[in-house]
Amino acid sequence: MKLTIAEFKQDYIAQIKSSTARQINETTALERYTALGEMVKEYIGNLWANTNSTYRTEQVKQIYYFSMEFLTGKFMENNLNYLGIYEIVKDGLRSLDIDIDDILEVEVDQGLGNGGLGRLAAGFLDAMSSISIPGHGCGIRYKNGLFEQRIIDGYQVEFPDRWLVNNNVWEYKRNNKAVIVKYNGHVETHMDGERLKFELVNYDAVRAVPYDTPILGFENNTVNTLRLWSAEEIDDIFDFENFSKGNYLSAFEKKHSVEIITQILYPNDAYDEGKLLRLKQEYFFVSAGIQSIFNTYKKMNVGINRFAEFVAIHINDTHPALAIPELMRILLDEEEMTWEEAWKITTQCISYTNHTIMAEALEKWPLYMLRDLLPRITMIIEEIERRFTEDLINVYHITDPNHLSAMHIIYDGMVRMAHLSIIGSHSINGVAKLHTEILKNKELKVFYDIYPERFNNKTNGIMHRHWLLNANPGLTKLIGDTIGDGFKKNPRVLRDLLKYRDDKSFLDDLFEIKHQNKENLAKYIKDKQGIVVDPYAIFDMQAKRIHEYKRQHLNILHVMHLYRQLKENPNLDIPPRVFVFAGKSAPSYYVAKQIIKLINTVGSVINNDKSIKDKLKVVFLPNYGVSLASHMIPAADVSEQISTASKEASGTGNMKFMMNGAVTLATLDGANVEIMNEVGESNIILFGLKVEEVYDYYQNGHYNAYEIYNNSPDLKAVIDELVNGYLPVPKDEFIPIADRLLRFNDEFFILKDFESYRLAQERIAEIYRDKYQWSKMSLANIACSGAFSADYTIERYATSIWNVQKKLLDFKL
Ligand code: 26Y
Repeated sequence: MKLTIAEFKQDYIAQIKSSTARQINETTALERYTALGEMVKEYIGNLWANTNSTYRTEQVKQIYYFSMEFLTGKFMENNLNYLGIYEIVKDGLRSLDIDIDDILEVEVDQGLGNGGLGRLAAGFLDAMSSISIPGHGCGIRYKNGLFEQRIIDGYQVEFPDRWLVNNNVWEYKRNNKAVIVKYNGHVETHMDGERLKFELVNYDAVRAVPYDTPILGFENNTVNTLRLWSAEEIDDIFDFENFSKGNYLSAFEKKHSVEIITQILYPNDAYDEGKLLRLKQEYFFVSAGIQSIFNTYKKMNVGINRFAEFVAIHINDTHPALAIPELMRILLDEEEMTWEEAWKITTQCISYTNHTIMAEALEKWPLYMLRDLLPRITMIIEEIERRFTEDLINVYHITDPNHLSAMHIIYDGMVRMAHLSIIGSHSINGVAKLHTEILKNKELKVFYDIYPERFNNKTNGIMHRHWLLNANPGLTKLIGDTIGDGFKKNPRVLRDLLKYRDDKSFLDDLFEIKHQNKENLAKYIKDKQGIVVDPYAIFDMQAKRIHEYKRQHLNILHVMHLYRQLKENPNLDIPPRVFVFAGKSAPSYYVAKQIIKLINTVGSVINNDKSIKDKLKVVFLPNYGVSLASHMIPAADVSEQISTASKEASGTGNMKFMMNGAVTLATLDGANVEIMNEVGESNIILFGLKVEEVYDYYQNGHYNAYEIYNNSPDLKAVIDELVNGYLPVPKDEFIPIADRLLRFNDEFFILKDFESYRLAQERIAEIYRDKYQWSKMSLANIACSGAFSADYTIERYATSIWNVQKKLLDFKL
């Protein structure tokens, strides 16, 4: 947009006065931030209104991306960049004696997600807007985001994330768009002429109120909507009669029991959280979202039978799978369609992404629970199941009872949401090539056999503008000065950087930028953790949720091994190294929390040992989230992507690190395989078991962790240190970890992969000695990272799943 510094200053001073009733020099950073937010919101508001009215009047197909999680992080810097006014605002503020960074600091992360799946959803919204796809998000406005992690005495301790205390300047509450969601009750049937009608009676009603956040596209006038639902008591009043009688607490009971639905985000990312409240949440936003899609659709007046031409609904994993029976319910009970018509529309509208093959993360609900909470929805699921089984027998000629039971939706008293999602949609995609192959040939093979045309791959992508423009301005400037700014809209252009592979002065610049980022992070680590790290050391990072399959303990066991080597020979000639860890554990995941304690314990021993001459440091940075990632990733030399092959569906952190010039230390898992294909084998460090080998071990049962332990003195020594009193903790502290590795035979092959990991780390140390060789690898990673932009991923969803056209908007602000 067009804005001069003078116009900005005038607007801003007026805004400060009207929103704070104070002189600018008397205001706090928060007031300055809020005032700027209000202003930016007004700029965006014009574009938003224009986008919506164009979509409506020109009757364009809309995409609705349903997700239980949206990890959007902060908005201000991005919105300023996307409007093209960041520099103007920065300069305008400076002339008012205000540092823009102090304002940006104040914003809190909108952390409504656990990890990869939630961040992916946020990135997809950004990409849909930025490549002009009419696509919106639908989710839950949790009052508390993912818990705040603090480390106390080496342990993770959880604190509530009250992100709304200072209000959220970006959202609009839309009372007039509220809808009712119905739970419990029972279904009554009666004949209405020829038609059997179903009616839910004696239900509990909850008001779902939407809060809309504008999602701005990059310099293209498009503003789509993220609609998050909040639960309110139907009249939003407490029981006044009860209150007047002096029953103060019980007067608020009903209100609380309703509001609790949107109070918390379940802090779990790999174990099925089978709780009634979670089920209520899932139905809550799905029902509200679908009702509101109908309300919008009806305004177009094109007839309900054309619904699938204008609406696509995407479900991000199975958490919103109740969209299938909910859509059926509305089409059958309210729109009075036949089952066949309704089913056709439903399957044409719905598409589903699978993000995991881990059995324990596949959602299942007890049938009795579902029936109690959602009687009509359960009837519909049972009818879907009945017809599906009929098809299996009559159309696909499957009669073997074992084969049939592998495919049922309802089995053993449980409702399998993945099966419902596959049966009720026209597209099922995995999130990396390898993952999709595993789905087709292993985990979901029975479904692939009957519906091969439904399965497809859509490799994940990241918000490249965030991870470069916002997170790494130094690198962004160097790239822009070297190859121009085309990469902002078309990140594949980054490949032009490959021309500078042998240009020493360019490699020097690249090294210098990385070094500056490392200096900045070193300062951050000193300020926050009191640990001094050498910015000339190799910065080796593992930042992601803590989980045994992601194998942070493989990393820390290797650090323990390096430390032993240095203790034996303090003059050992190795480049200094800093191992940085960050990530949250699910609060109920005991072993993962012990891994955090182990990292911190090892860190406290190593960081305080003068004898090793600062050659090794271990840092655990608390409270990993979008903001911390944005500080860390630009400073990384090595990106640890070391999951047990087959377990990580894709990974997206791997892409962010790569884009910022880190070299990946990887197993051939998830999208690491595609990263290798982009950069070439000489620019990635590989190690470890391959998927087939992992599956072989699982199948033939020949893996023996004890055997490896007994035959590898180096490895045995560090595992023994977990339990022999060497570490400054009670002797039994780390027994659970040691037990998982030995007594329970090391499900994730830490022992098996240790030697190969150790050798890979040796290679890294060797290569790093040669600054130019290292910087060349780093350059290759940056140059080849463009392929992993979410813009391209969304392009592929749009053409091959959603069948939606771009809508370019021409509008002058
Ligand atoms: C059922 C419930 C407890 C549950 C809640 C959240 C189950 C799973 C999740 C979240 C899973 C998740 O974040 N998966 C990650 O998705 C990323 C985006 O596709 C992948 O890159 C990553 O490999 C995968 O672990």
